[in-house]
Amino acid sequence: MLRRRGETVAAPATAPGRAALGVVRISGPKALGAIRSLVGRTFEDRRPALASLPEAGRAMVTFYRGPRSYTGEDLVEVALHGNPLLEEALLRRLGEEGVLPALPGEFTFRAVLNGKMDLVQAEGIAALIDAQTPLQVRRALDGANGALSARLGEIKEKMTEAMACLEAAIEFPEEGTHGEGPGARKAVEEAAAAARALSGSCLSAPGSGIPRVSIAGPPNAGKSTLFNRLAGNEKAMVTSVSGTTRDGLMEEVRIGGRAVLIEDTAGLFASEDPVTALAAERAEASLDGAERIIWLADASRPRAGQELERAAARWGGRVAVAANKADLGVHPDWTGKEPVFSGLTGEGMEGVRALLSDWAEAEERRQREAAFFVNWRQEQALKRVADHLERAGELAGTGALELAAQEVNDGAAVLADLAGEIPSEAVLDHIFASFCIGK
Ligand SMILES: Nc1nc2c(ncn2[C@@H]2O[C@H](COP(=O)(O)OP(=O)(O)OP(=O)(O)O)[C@@H](O)[C@H]2O)c(=O)[nH]1
Ligand SMILES: [Mg+2]
Repeated sequence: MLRRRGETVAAPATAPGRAALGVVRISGPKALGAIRSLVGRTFEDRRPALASLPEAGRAMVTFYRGPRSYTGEDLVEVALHGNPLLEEALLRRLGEEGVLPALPGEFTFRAVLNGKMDLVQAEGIAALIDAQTPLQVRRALDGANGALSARLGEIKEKMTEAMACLEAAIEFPEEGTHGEGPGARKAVEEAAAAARALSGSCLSAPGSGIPRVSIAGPPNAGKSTLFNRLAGNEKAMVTSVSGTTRDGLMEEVRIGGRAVLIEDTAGLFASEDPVTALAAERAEASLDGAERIIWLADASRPRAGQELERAAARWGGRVAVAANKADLGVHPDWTGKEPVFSGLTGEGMEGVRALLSDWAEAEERRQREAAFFVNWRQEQALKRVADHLERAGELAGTGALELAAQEVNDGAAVLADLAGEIPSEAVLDHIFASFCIGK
């Protein structure tokens, strides 16, 4: 959809709203001609100059001659007074010159097509714009400035080395004494380990890095009440009727200075009517993707018979139990090992908050310690690369060198796809769908 080469496109590059400046970007072969015909003068490469625009006032115009520009094409940046109406007036006049509105991500897309950056860097730029913490900014910068691409390049180099050894060993089997077989195996194993390690540095919610904590439990456990209390509003409906929540809600809250995404979910493990059964099914699927789960039990009742084992069996170490409705009395089974609280009165809430805060801190530590930030797409690709290479290592060990070479080749194709060397249309659409207009 973004493939419309040869067209000249324009869009505001700054956020909509009133500000000191509003920047409009124009990219493509007609960029300079269009602005020239609007203001009646031309501009030199990389020499900002003041110009008076019809209906849009004075502006600073900078021309970047391709390929030395963000997109790799002729590019003009017009810094206007920051009012969306002025940007609109300029864009309308540009339209009369044959300039088309840019689609979201189109400038960066063109930069990738023109070899100014690879796909991993483009994703780094998207992550940079979405970053919400200084740490996320640092990680996104690794992607945007090419450090992550360089790491992928090292993996690729190891694979090339392995390939050379394998080919030599296949070609001249009688000279196997030179150690090509073991050499290939070593290179393959190193590349596999590097790909596997990098795939493990995927952060939680794709692109966000903020841990999601789902509030779960049986119907009427008080999930929505707790959600509202943590969110500080009344967005979730609370009633004494079991099965009130159907579609879950999410809200970003700050606990101890850290961002946490909390989720209210439908009650689980009870399915009288088809709608609540479907809601429960969806809630379960959502819990599968959550970093952490708070399972609400009833403090006034014994531990047994509250589905705690079932939840633990399904979600393992990601689940922590908290006992709600402490205002109705606390059964002796609840010894205070888990938070005991009341969503209704707020007593004991500090225990729940401490739990969330510990989780957020652990997540932050994990992010800090991760060597790189990889997103979900990159993680999936790296895992596939590692799978191919691990198989190649095993095959090389058994002497099946040709099969091993095939596996290395397959891994190399996945890696090339990851960096966008031979990107498929579907991959491109997916990546650039998340960009904003003007980027
Ligand atoms: N006494 C007491 N009642 C509570 C507490 N928390 C929730 N309730 C009550 O329990 C009922 C259910 O609360 P909700 O928050 O809607 O529970 P839920 O788990 O979201 O329920 P569903 O969405 O229907 O699964 C309501 O009548 C609440 O007022 C609590 O701490 N103490
Ligand atoms: Mg509810």
